[in-house]
Amino acid sequence: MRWLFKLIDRHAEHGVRQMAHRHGRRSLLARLGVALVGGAVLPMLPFDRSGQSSGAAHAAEPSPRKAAKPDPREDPLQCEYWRYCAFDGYLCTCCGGSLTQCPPGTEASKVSWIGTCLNPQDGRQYLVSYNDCCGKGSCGECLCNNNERERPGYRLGVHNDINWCMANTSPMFHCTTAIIAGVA
Ligand code: ABN
Repeated sequence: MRWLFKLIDRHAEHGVRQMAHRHGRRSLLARLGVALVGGAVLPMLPFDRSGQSSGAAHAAEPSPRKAAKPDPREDPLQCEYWRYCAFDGYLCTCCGGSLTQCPPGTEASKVSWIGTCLNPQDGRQYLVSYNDCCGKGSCGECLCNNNERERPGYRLGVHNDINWCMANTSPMFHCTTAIIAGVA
């Protein structure tokens, strides 16, 4: 049995010596040195603290999509809406009516001013009838004054600064609609 213990002892001693040889004091000191120098130098390296760096790492990231800006030419609540190119008055869309309907308590003017406007969606020119809504005092909301192809007031037929309620029972002007009357 003794011989077995001796054999185990010798193997263990051999293993320990080999390990000590591989990971000796010098190796330990060398690793310690690397760790110390690395720890001291690393914080001195320049790096971007702004959070806005545009490096390669960021190039791989999908950029957040900017929300598409709404086109005012498509919004009937804006003076820039395409049908309003020759509009002069208060938008009925802001006054309880719509593009084609007068607000409750008012009636469409019997005569109107016709403009010609470009529809950006199909690139065609449309005839737009600007009928005033009559029978109530002015709405006062969303005043728009666009004058595409308008001509001076001495030519009544080509002037849009007119109260088109003049032919109605009540000449009181409230707001203006923009009705498609045909393709130019
Ligand atoms: N067509 C709108 C309007 C009404 C009164 C005065 C000027 C313009």
